Amino acid sequence: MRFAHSFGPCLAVCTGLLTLWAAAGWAAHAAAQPAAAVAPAESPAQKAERMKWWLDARFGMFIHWGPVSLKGTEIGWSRGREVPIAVYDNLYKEFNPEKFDAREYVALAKEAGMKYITLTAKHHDGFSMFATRLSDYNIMNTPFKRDIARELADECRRQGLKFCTYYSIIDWYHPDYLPRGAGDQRPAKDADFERYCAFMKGQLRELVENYHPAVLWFDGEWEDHWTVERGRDIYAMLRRLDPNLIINNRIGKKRAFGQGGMTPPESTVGDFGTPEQETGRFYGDRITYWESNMTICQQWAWKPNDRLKSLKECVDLLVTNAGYDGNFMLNVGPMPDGRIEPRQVERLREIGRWVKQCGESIYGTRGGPFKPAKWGVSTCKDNTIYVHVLRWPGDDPVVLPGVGKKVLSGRLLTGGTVEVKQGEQEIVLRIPSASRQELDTVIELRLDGSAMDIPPK
Ligand code: FHN
Repeated sequence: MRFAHSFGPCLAVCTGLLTLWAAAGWAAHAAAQPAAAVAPAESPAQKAERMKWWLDARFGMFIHWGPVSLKGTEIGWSRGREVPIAVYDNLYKEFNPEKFDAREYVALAKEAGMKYITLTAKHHDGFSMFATRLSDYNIMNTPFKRDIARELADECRRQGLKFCTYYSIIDWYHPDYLPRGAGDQRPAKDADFERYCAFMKGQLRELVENYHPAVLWFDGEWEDHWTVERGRDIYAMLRRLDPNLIINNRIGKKRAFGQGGMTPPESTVGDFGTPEQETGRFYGDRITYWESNMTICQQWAWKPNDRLKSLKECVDLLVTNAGYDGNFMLNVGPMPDGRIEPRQVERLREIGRWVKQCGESIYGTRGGPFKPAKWGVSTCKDNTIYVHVLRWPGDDPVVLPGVGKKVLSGRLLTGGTVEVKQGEQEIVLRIPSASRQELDTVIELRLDGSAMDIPPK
């Protein structure tokens, strides 16, 4: 028994009994729950209002972290593969990220221009990075004994960022979760998936009531035991707990890979789509919300010498996702000592320097009105269109379709000169090579009316 060697036999028995009592208490409570809860009714306008901060934010930090970082292998997936289960499930006994400083994490995200942080509160490996009463497999039972989720949540509030939590439906550690993970010989007959769902509801209630995440970012919905009905029930339960909560589409089923992660209507549960390691689609309807999540390296969790994306790649992804009318969440994998790897820190600071200069062309904007094109994308806000030239069409000018409004002025956010010629059917932009930027040449076009009601072009 895990408890035996860390806290002494009598304490272990008491704590074990306490956890069992709590879990049994909760299971009884869950079983007594009425049939599927119903989410608070909400009009599209009310939904848009609830999601406004998120839509305006456009850019967030994803953090995939846990005891697995001691191995430098992939979180969840390396369990029972590169790392034998008995080794993986005991890594927490050595996990002591003493250099972890929530102030530094949040300040770094802020410096990079990120407006929210999503922490893996529990990934597929079942380890809880928060002080849960419902499982002893959590951060408080490590040598570190500090509640990382708590410290990040409090620091986000202090520095004005939104704290969000990732929660995996898959839990290859939990005795009641099915199907078993790779290499796991425990017989399925011993598992009670209903009891797992009650446990999951209990942990979700703890997260919402104790950490007040602004977004609950679900994952691991693709296995057969999980159903749309279960997703709807939990979505409703959570929205009743916190009506302002935003929940992604992975609480449902069958996100359509390659379709920008957008869930088909018949199994739509949740507030936004989640394209992964790819940009979402340009819907141009301004009501289809999605957020692309990608790694700053290749692996989600930390891996020594993992290939780091270039500054150009990172800025391209931020701008392209905004131009396709979506949010972008860039993932970092902290090291086992608690630091974010210095080269990842440097990359984020570089992104922050670009955002400092051109952030107005991202925050609070929507994608369009010019559809994504060979040369790049556009974003718009109020009477302004931002043209983002990410790839130059040789020496030729950038030719844009007419917008039916008069361009009053053109300006480069990155300095230099731009010549804007507006004809009946087109707008032609000429920028001398000296004024072109390798990262992104951003042209601000001020119109004599709103840019927001121009149909996609
Ligand atoms: O299996 C996970 C993976 O580890 C990571 O968490 C990503 C993040 O979007 N989601 C799953 C794969 O779809």
